[in-house]
Amino acid sequence: MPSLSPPCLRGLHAVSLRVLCVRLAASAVSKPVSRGGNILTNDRATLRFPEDFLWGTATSSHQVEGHNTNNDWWAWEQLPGKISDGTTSGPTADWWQRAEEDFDRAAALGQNTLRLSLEWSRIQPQEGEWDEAALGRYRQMLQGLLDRGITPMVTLHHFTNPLWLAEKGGWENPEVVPLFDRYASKVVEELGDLCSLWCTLNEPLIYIVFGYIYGTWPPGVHDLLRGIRVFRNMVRAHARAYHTIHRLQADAQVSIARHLRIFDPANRESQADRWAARLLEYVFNDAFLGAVTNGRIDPPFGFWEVIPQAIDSLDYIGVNYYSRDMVAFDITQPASFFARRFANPDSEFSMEGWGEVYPEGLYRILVEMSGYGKPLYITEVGIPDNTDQQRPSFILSHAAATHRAIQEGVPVKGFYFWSLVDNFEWAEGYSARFGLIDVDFEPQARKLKESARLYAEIAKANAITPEIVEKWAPEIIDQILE
Ligand code: GCO
Repeated sequence: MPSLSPPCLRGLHAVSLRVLCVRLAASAVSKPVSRGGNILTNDRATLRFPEDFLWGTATSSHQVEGHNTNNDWWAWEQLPGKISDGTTSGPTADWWQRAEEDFDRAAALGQNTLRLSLEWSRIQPQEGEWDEAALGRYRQMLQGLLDRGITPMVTLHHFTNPLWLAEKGGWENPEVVPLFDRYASKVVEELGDLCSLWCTLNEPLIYIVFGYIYGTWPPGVHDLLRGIRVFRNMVRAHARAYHTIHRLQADAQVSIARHLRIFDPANRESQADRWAARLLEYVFNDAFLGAVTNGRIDPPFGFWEVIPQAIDSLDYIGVNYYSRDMVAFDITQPASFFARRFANPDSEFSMEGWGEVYPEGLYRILVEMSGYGKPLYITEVGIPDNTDQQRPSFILSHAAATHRAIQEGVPVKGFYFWSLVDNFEWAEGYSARFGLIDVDFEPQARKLKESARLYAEIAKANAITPEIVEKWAPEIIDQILE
């Protein structure tokens, strides 16, 4: 093993042990529990979810609010060639004016939770300046959710930075740690009576890889070392904000939404492919989680440095799951950790370039994450599908994978589908549609997609019934129902 192995294995042994326990417990109890908990209809078992399970959708401020002109993404979109379809976010779904109309739709669709993010650049338009009107609008939105019986989950940072912060070096500048802490504390002081489920950061590794390694997102950097600096500042900022939020709100549940992928060796017989897949898994999935649970920053992100505040700084694990990568060892790609990634050619694909549809991966990630001994929320799962052809079976297969993990003892508390409405998909602009609700952005018209109706049936039943599967995706009934 390379020099990475000692620290990464140390962290993983503890986790693997707990995973083993969940699996052993599952093998001991899963059959009787699943049979006992299910009702047979048409000889098929209904998959029932726990009583207080949360069904909802996830969004982020810049992707739905419209006219977030004071952040680094807005500035980036205006540069020629940065957005693949030549669009800019513009008014997007216009939530700053009309979020409540979509909250009505979410409630009518049986959703009882919504994950949304706050736009730091609206709340703090300049360093040291708070916009009370913006905070007031967020109060209104959160209250609007509660009034509709929808529990909010609030993300504090979902990829965008106020311009003033970007101008002073953004997440590379260590000053971001106290600045983010101040922002978090202001938010909790102002809005903490309306929300207790918090995500400090969304997908730190995606932020680093696209912004600092591939350079396709702002700030457009290609420099691993600078990315590492951001990683370290993000760990510190999360840790500090975690304690601040808890100091201000006793019942807060605070975590991070982590994009977690499956990395499988292209050739299982190849030691080199297995090693490359494991290395990517460690760098992309495990290292950040390790840092915010055992407090240690391991290579390549640091030299076993311990950040005491980061120890045990997650109350739950937020899982964003999309797909799997097959990994082949490639000596010519040291900058990509000697890995060549590709989608399994024998699988079902989503839109070109978005990879494999692999529901089993969600199950595997949930089981793996249960090793941390915390409750889990699926903070995002979704598919780009402009015609809504694949989305119904995608929802069913991923909800069934979640059910399977729950039956095996994994404490999954909620499922947030990405996303409620079509929205601005970062560097892909409007070319990739993820919503359950179709948005025609010019007149701001909405139309429910078929997948929205299916998702509503699951949410309202709090179950996957044979009737639902027969109606929406009979072709996968054998895969998901006994
Ligand atoms: C991410 C984000 C979302 C995306 C979604 C679809 O994963 O990049 O959290 O903002 O829009 O995942 O790509």
